[in-house]
Amino acid sequence: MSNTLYDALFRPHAGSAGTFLILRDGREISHAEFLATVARFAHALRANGVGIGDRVALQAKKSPEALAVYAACVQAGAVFLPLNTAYTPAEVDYFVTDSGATLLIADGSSEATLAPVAAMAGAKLLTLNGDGSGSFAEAARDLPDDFPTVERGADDLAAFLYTSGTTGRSKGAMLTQDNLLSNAQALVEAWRFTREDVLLHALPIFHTHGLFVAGNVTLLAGGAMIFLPALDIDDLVAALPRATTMMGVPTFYTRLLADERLTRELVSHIRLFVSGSAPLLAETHVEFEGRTGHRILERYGMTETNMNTTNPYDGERRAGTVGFPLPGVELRVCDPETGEQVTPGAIGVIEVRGRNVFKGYWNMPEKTAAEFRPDGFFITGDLGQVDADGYVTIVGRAKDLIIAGGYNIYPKEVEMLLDGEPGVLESAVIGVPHPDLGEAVVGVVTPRKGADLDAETLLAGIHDRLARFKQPRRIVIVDELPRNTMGKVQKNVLRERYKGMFGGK
Ligand code: MCA
Ligand code: AMP
Repeated sequence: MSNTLYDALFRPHAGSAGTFLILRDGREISHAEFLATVARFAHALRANGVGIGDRVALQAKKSPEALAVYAACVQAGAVFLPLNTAYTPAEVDYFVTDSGATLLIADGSSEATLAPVAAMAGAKLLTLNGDGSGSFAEAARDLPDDFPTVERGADDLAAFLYTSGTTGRSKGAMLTQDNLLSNAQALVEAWRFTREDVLLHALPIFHTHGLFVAGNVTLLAGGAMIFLPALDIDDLVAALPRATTMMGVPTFYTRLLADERLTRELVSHIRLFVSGSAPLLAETHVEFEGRTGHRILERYGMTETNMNTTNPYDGERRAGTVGFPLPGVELRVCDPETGEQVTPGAIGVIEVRGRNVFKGYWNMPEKTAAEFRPDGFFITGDLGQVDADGYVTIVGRAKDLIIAGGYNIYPKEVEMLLDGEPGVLESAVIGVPHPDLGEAVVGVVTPRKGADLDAETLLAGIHDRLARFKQPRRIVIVDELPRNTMGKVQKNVLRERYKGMFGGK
């Protein structure tokens, strides 16, 4: 039976005793062992009523087993829906309900709070803990370690990844097998991944970066990953001498630079450092090269499109740019209003087309249509320009989006909650430069007449409904918000006013 993604990423490693995962405690898991778990999990999905095309939501700590759930979904023909572990039950409720997931697998510690959520959504709830235990693992334990792979084609769905929107309502980006595979193929080639590679993996595995960019690339190349639970600088320092490559968001690099153990010698075994998900400051790029001799390779992508551009492996990796479109990706820069292509070198909104671009937003045909041009180009909402040498630079965002430590926060979602708090007239949520996270969330709030607001009460009010990383780090209470002549809140004025708040650049 053919299954496009399984056949490329997993099947080639059947029976391989080669190491796939190296864990923090030194334990190693071979490709064959991993695939045996995957097969048992695929049986367990089937036994728990997951049919072909059904959605399986996973909110679990990073572990080999959590990664195996992704692979099991591919093998069983289900659609994998990974969820940030920081999401509150209220947020999980939305994703499970909206996607119509038939199964929710969650950490045991959330079982009690998520049970009513799953029940309301009509999903079954099973558990998977960070140590690989839990009712899902238990259900799989005695099942066969081979599974008849379900037939799936290039255009069939492999994953739903929810991304927030400017309207404040999250959208399920539908990614096909070919979206994922074509991008992994392009990246393996562009970044010269081979089975000799050992990738230092300290990213979460519920987003494109850690799951598809890091995971699929390693699987396609047949290499190994040092699979760390999270970013811990001591762990990175311990693992770097064994790794050949590392992928991270810019915070990985600024934190490494802040540690005096980062030396040329420490990273002498590394052949490639990759950064993405948020802008890498040119000065971080320069400083990192000065300390280590390595020019970080910056690339640019989106949940909806996978990776679009990359700096070259061999050519000049230009600080402050995201390089060239990947083979198979068409990129153009257009006037956001008219949709016309801008003159070469001018700034406009970046649009992309290719096998990497998703199929649309789940159950949102109008939203999908609004974000594509009639000729099939996807409007990214990122503002950029292409220089005479073809390097793409991201200069800003046409969409109202904050990226903190590589996580996206759509201000609208936070504003809607703040606006609903007692005594609040209105709010504007902005991103302010932050030395560690790149940007930090700040809420600027105005009180209703006579109301006595304080930041702590406001934060407490929204605490249970919003993931911690989306919550404002600081709330400022002001009499009124600056507006232009059309009455629109001038967030640029607020960003300018508060830019020094955290001492960021
Ligand atoms: C944690 N906290 C955060 C963030 N992470 N606050 C704002 N932004 C964040 N990114 C908060 C926690 O809630 C907690 O708050 C406090 O910071 C410390 O938590 P801890 O877990 O210790 O955080 P950390 O270890 O310092 O984590 C920072 C991090 C992490 C390493 C930068 O956020 C991370 O791994 N980010 C990677 C995100 C990523 O993979 N993005 C890819 C998206 P309190 O103490 O108050 O409770 S995919 C994508 O963007 C596209 C496709 C692409 O191009 O890749
Ligand atoms: P997400 O919706 O989580 O997939 O985030 C995608 C967004 O992250 C893009 O639309 C960009 O705004 C931003 N992004 C990703 N990589 C880069 C990068 N290298 N430089 C600047 N922004 C980036």
